[in-house]
Amino acid sequence: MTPGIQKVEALDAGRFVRVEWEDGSESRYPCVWLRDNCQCPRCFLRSAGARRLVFEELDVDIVVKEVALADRKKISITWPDEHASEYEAEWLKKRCFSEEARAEMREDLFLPECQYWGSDLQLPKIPFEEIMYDDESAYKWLCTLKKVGIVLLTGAATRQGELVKLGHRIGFLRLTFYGPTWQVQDKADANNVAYTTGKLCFHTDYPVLQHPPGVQFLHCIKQTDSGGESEVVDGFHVANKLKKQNPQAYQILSSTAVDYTDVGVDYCDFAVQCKQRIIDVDSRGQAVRINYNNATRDTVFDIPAEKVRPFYAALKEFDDLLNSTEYKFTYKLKPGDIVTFDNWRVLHGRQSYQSGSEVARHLEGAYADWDVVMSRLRLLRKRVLNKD
Ligand code: OGA
Ligand code: NM2
Ligand code: ZN
Ligand code: ZN
Repeated sequence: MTPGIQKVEALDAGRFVRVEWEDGSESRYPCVWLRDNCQCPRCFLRSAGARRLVFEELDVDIVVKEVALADRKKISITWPDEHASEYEAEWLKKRCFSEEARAEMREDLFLPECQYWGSDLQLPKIPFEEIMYDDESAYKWLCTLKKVGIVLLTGAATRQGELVKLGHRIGFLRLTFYGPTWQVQDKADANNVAYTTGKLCFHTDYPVLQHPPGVQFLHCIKQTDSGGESEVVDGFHVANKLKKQNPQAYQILSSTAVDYTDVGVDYCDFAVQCKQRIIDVDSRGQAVRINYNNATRDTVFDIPAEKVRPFYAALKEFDDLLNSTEYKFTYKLKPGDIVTFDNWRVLHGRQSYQSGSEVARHLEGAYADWDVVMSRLRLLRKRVLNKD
């Protein structure tokens, strides 16, 4: 429950409004922000939950003319041009500018909590049926996917089309040049190394796209007896280790733009090129996305010649860590399994398998964007916990 408002006053010649809460805490709101976020029908379109006020109309030096406590649940402000605004206690409390309140809001909106793992991973498993029909299970699935980076859905039908259903469950899938969903199997004249029986070393999918797919689904329809095991590794965990162990290698991988290329025909013809840093970092140097697929790394390498060998040496350090038994987790998909994972964080690979005249192994794959997945997660949470 939001505490009531004890007292409200203007500070700093009307540039701030100070709210004193009944629980003894206080919040300070800059006036320009209050005016910008007036909730009246002229300034805010309730049906869209969006601002109508145009920025040109906003005076960034605005001060309040009058501020009053309407009741313990609401404050009212009169502006110099007589425009009147009202703000509810609950609305204000959530938007408090204190470090703690902002951290709480940030956690609520983005669920940044990250559980790192290594070879000790307890692969989270949920029946496919459950997440399809039960909101609480679906919510748990997506929370775990965000926090751990990987969840295995079990017991799906062993035919194509299950991922389209999963796409409808979250909203929609991400279309790429390989189609709305794609078939991982041994193909003649394969347009991708994934469509052979060869070993796939640790990679993230599609770093050749400017905005690589955030989430990947692989549905096992048919599995071979001879090989084809899956491997996964927590890229963020390993990136942290590399940063500690070899800061220079980390610096190189998080700053060098690597060329990627993908040219061919599938859903339509394509000639894709992109530059990506193998370890993408935020302003604090924390890894936020791994962009690494050795197969599509271009032969073109647009860096000065003297920087090439140091780059390879840095990549070797990272690749060695990814492959060390301490960090990688090996498992084998069974028909009916759908592995769902964070393609920005978890690198995946597979062992080679025997080729034959018949298709020995068949996975159907699909991508989703994190925006779509997080949107569904927030809506499920609201429904499950009945809060907003
Ligand atoms: C892929 C891939 C894994 C597998 O198609 O990109 O990583 O087990 N496949 O075949
Ligand atoms: N497939 C599996 O980056 C890549 O080429 C990943 C994509 C072919 C859709 C493979
Ligand atoms: Zn208004
Ligand atoms: Zn892949």
